[in-house]
Amino acid sequence: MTLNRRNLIKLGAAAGTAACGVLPSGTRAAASPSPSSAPAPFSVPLSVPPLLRPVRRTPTADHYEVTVQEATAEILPGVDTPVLTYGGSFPGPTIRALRGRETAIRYTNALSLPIATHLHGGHVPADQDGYPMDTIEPGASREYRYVNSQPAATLWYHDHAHMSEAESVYRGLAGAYLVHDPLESLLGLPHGPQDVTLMLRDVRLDTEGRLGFSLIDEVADRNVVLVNGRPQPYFRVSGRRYRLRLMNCSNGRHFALRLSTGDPLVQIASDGGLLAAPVPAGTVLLSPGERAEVVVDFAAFAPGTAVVLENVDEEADAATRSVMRFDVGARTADFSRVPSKLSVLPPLRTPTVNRKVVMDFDLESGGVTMDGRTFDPDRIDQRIRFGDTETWHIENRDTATPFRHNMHLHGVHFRVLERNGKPVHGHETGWKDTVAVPKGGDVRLQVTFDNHTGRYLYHCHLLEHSAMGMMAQMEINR
Ligand SMILES: [Cu+2]
Repeated sequence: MTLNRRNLIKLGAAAGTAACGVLPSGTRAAASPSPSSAPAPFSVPLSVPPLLRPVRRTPTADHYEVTVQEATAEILPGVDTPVLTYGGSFPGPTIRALRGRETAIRYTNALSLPIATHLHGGHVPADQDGYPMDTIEPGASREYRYVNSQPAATLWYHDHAHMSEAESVYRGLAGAYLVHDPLESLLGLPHGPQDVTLMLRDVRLDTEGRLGFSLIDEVADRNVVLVNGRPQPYFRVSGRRYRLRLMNCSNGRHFALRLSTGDPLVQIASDGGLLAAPVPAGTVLLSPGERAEVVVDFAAFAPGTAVVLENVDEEADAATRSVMRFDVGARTADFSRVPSKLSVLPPLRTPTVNRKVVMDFDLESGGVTMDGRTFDPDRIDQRIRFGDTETWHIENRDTATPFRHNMHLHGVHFRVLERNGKPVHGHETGWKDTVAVPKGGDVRLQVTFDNHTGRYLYHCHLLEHSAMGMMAQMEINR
């Protein structure tokens, strides 16, 4: 059987019926990709998501309250687009946490569907992880508590309710969660207004400016690229260093990011925190869910220079190649720096367990699978002993479909040993929680399960795939 788009639609519909149309206006019929509705690139300013303010501070914890609610967002100038929000903001407000200080967030669900909030990259106990069946029902509230005992890092929080996570995240349920460490400030990296979170994603807008969504949307269908909710914005920067927290918050789009001038992006951090040392890169590849922090010194450009952040990934086209533009202003006094040593990564250990995980597409059921099966909350797929160091060999055998896959482990960070038999570079040498597993390729990673015991997920972070069952669970016991 040859797979074409028609077959995939059929197969996708069979696998994803329960998840399709859980929300209003999620129909494909209304869809009519209209790039004409998007403004010309670089015609709207970048906006920065608001910082969430605690409602209460105690000596050991910051307490927040968030209502998860419908709202509208001005994605296109002058058009109110219905979205789902954390507290009315699209994307969600940024939460700043301090290492060693607890964060407690009470979510009230004012939507008509269940939600669960996952802290992506958080080392949190299993009952705080936003397990897909551990939902907050409409009208209900619950509190998540995060201990923030991990290194400073760019994390994000997003919906993870069973089978509706793809559509809920797509419609807006995602925000940045930044763990800071007082020690980090000693490094002298750019901070304050020069520390900028950039949440990258794509959307499909219909002729009325509503978000179109289907589990079988193709990357090309979602042809409007957003940064912090604005289409291909411009950003006025001073001639000085900036720390850019690049986050791929797309459901399915990959970003291969570079500067139009050819100047390097100096990578300083990966999913789980600072790299050992800065690594200049021409291109930074981020699959869905991955983050990388880079420093760009805009003092290297003459005032008036326009520097475009481009996506040169194979799936980017003329409409989506430009992500945003930096408009360089006057040179400014700059006391920031990028030190030659950023952190100490522990040496790799000797693993005691080798595991293999196969990602594939099942022609019979039409589902994306993990080890030949789709997600079953009543089944434990891997049993792990607390404290063990393991090698995971992840193979992408899916060559029948046009899908790419990646792998996200909950509750831990890992180190990538190799991809397709070769060592990895740049941000992939640091702590990772999500890694690209290319078509027909494989990844080996090393992970030590010494954060928490309990049941955690591992899944493809192309969220249409996880919603369709490309997800499994591990149980960590002493
Ligand atoms: Cu996938």
